Amino acid sequence: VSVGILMWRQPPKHKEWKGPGTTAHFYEILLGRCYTYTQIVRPELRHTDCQKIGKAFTSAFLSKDPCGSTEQDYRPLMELTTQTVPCDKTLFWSKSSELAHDYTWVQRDMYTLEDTLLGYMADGLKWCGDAGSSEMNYQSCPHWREDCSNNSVSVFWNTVSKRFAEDACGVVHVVLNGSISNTFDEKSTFGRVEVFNLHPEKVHTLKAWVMNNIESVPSDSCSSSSVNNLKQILKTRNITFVCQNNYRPVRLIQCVKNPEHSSCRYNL
Ligand code: N1C
Repeated sequence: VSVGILMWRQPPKHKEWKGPGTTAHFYEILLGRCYTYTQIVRPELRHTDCQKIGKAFTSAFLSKDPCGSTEQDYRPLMELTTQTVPCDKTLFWSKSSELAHDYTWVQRDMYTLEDTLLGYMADGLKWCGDAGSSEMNYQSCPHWREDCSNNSVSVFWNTVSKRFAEDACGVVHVVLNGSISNTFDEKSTFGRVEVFNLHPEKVHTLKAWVMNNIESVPSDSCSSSSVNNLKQILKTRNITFVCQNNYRPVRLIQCVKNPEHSSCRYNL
């Protein structure tokens, strides 16, 4: 009769969610990336206090309900990490993360959010805490759709994306994916947050580069209805819209991975 007790499962330590849990070794990765970025990638930032930034980051979500995350939670972190991107050098992207980052890796003077400290630190990671514990939840975190949209990760990206857009000046660029139906998606971070947080007094033009996947049939994506929607939104915001299909320098990046494709060969 007493053997049954051995079979009882431990009660869960944290609340259980539908999404994957905090990335293993989250804090170490965060700190390591902070040091890599400030000591090696941008040595002009070598006096940055990464310990302080790491603590401000985790304080934003530990011991809190991961479905009740707010911009204010990330305020202390934001105040520790002001970084200026030169005018004309901001690159936004939507559904084109890999291509945009491959491009800035080569075109070193252009910056995506992941080429700034906070974006670099958080890129690809998952994190959440729990109201009833001071530890991270490595078992599960809220799923954006199935649990809550104001989860600790989504609120972070909304907050940093907003500031990234507010800080932009001159001509800004965006890489859009012309191989999907919603080339401009009003519900994406770019469409929801960044477009509406550009300051028209500082940003006079937005240039969209609509890129088709090499393997897909060329389409005239700049004239699609979703891109036209972006054009209309910018018009009401007094920002000039310019659009280019398959902007050649970015197409050449795609061609490095697919050199034999007909669109990458010289047409003699
Ligand atoms: O929703 P999206 O694209 O339009 O977001 C991209 C847009 C970029 O211009 C960035 O400045 O918003 C910013 N951004 C990130 O930099 C970022 N890195 C990682 C927004 N989201 C980011 N992530 C994660 O990818 C995050 O979890 C978010 O939900 C996705 C968005 O990718 P998307 O739909 O392709």
